[in-house]
This record gives sequence, structure tokens and C-alpha cells, in this order.
Amino acid sequence: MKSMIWNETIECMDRESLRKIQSIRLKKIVDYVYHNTPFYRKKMHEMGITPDDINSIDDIVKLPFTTKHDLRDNYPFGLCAVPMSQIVRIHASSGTTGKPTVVGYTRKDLSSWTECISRAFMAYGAGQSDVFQISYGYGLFTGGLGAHAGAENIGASVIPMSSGNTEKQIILMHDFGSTILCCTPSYALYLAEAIKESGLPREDFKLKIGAFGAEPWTESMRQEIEEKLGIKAYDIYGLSEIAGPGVGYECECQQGTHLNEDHYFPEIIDPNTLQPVAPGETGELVFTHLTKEGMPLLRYRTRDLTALHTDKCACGRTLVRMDRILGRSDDMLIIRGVNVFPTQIESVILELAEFEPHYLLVVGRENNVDTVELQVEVRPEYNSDEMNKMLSLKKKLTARLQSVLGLGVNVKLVEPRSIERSVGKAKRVIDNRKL
Ligand code: DLL
Repeated sequence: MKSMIWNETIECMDRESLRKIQSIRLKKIVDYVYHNTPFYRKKMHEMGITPDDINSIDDIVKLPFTTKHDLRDNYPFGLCAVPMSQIVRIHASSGTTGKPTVVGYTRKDLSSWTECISRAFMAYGAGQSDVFQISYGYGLFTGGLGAHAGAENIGASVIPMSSGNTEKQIILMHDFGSTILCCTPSYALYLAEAIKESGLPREDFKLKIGAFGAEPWTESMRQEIEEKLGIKAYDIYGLSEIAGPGVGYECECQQGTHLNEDHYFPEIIDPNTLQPVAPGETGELVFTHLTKEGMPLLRYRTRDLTALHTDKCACGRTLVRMDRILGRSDDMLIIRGVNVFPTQIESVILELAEFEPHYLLVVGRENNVDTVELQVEVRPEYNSDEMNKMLSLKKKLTARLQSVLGLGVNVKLVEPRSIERSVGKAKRVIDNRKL
């Protein structure tokens, strides 16, 4: 079914006109940061460029990159282009080490972010009569408040649940008739299990759509969630440095995630050479803010690995489409010289009917050799006390991992429900080599 389009003028604009808008906006933002962000003025001086060198979007390659380190070095507000009096919201992402990455938004920044999430929700087919259960965390994380604003903006009813408190989530979902669920894909699975265990019949729930993101997830994971919750599951992409959820979203065609490139301009670069890759090739996603006031960033390196496609989508949108995120370059494990992303392991596990999408990779090193153990849950209907049966399951998964990834993995089958469930971003890897 074709869903409505929130901002047809922009979302379906011919690419030439869009590029003109992007060019005008890039020129303006470069001039703005040059005059308002000492960090960029200095960087541009070092590179021998001034705003006059930027005349079209193609000139973006002349601009300096920005990394998470730059944000940390300028902690907390050093990259803000406006005085604190104009900042109306502060978000931060914790990361694994060191100081959090802080982002400041002006009133206008919140409004364009909300516009982008509204585009997403409408693309999923949501509207005024929907009841949104926002089960992303509220707080410094952008998920809760971001999705909240978008859902209110399209006129839907919003339940600001936040994450966790799973029992209550289910009662309210049931009693309030939630139709749209916003949470991480891993929490969606957890909720599906908990609904089953609650004994409440699935027909008593009105849930029909899920807006899932904030962590990498595979196509097989989508099928699993759709099957277990009886809903349609859509991807929503974002990162706090750029805006939060709604930087990208899927439409009904689900042929990639459309990026809101009138506000956040994407590029794909080779992370080693820092040069743009050929169109359609995989590399690191980089964003430049085209309209942001509070803390505009030039060529921010996301570390997310993906590819972009500019051909028109069957939904009518012309906004560029991004492939599923394979993972972050910093999530890539190098095990005995083999590069592996947790999403690749997830795909292999879910290809086989016997396993649950709950897994944990434990990486270590013994006598200078990397060791890797994959703990994975067996579906209850395949779980058995018979040694032989379990042994053959283990062999089957080990062989599949070896043939797909070229990696010898020590598979450890664990009891159903024994791997810790996550209410936010799932932790899939414990790498003891770094300790
Ligand atoms: O996760 C924002 C968000 C909230 C997006 C709710 C979607 C829904 P951060 O905490 O800054 O912001 O983490 C951003 O999460 O660089 C990706 O590595 C990953 N990520 C976000 N969305 C997706 C997705 C929020 N749909 C980092 N698929 C990003 C894969 C995703 N990875």
C-alpha cells in the first residue's frame, strides 16, 4: 500500500533542483561556521581555504573532516556556533570510553529534526489516529525525545514510555491500544517474548508498525520481529552528532533507507584514503549539516559502513537511499586476521531455523592466538536433553560459520532465555583482548 508523503516538495524533488538547494545551503553554512566556529576557521586557515572557495556542493571535498575526537577535544560546547542563550536542548551520547559527545540544538534545529522524523513516520503509514508507544530511552539519548516530537508533530497520540519496565510496557500497549512501537530491534524482540509469556492473546493487541533503529540489524532480524510481533518493521537511522533518529528512514518499498539530504548531506568515503568511493560502493558514511545553527559539523565521519544509491525509488521519493548499516568500523572484529561484523554472525544464525536471534560473541587471546566463542540460544522446540541432537546442532552452525565467514568459531549452545536481554542498544560482543 502506498503511504502518504509528509513533504512531497522536498522528498520527491528532482535531483538537479535538490543539488541546487544543497549548493546554496553548503555555501551558507561554510560561511556561517567560518565566522562562528573558531575550530573550523582555524582548520580552514590551515588548509588554505576560505568560504569563497565553496561555490557548489561538489566543492564539499575541499572541506576538512570532523571526527568524534574533535568533539571530545572541544568538550562540552567548544563546537557550538551560537551563544548558550540560543541553545534550547542538549543531548549527549556516552560511547564506550571517555567523555560523552555533547550536542546543542537551537529552536530551529529542533524544528528541522522534528520535520525529518515526521517524514519518517508518515512514510511508515502512520497518522493522526495512531497511538505511538515510544520505548526508546528518554534523556540524554536522542531516541525518546526525538521520536516523541515527530509523533506529536504528525498529530498522533503519544505514550512517552521510555525503555525498560517491560511488564508495564505490555500492559499499557494492550490497554491503551498502541499501534506503533518505537524502540531498538533488540528490545522489540524482548517485548515479543514477554508478550508471549504474558499469556495475553496477540489478537488483543493493536500494534501494526515498528520504527526500529539505533543499532545495526539484519534483514533476517526484521523477519523475525515481524513474525513474532505480527507487525511491519521499518528502519529508522540517526546519530546524535547529526540530529538523532530521523536522519534516515525507510519507505513502504523498503529498498534502502532514505536520507534527509536537504538537511544532512551524505558522502561515502574510503576510510583509509579519505577519498570518495565510486557511486554505489561501500565505505564510511560522512555527513555535513546544511541547515544546523547550534552545532553545525562539516564532513562528520560517522564510522558507519554502508553504500548510497541515487536512482529514484518506486515510492516516488528521490532522496538518496542508504543500504543497511553493516556496522561501525570500530565494531569490526579482526579475529585471527579475518574481518567480521556482528551483523554477519547474526545473518548466519538466523538463516538456520534452530537458533534464536540472541547471541553473544566472546573474544579472547590464548598463547597469542585469538579465540572466539559464540554463545547462542537454541529455540525451545529444538532444545533437547539428547547429547547427540545438540552436538549435531552445534556442528551445523560451526560449519556454516566456517563456510560463510571463513572463521573457526567455538559455538556454545545455551539454554533458551539465558542470554541477557537488552532494553536499549544490545551488547553483542565482549572483547577480552582489549582489557
Ligand atoms: O542511536 C539515534 C537513534 C535513536 C537512531 C533511535 C534511531 C533510533 P547515537 O546513540 O548517537 O544515536 O548512536 C548512533 O547508532 O552511528 C549507528 O552506528 C547506530 N545506528 C543508529 N541507527 C541505526 C540503524 C542514535 N537504523 C549510532 N541501523 C550510529 C544501524 C544504527 N545502526
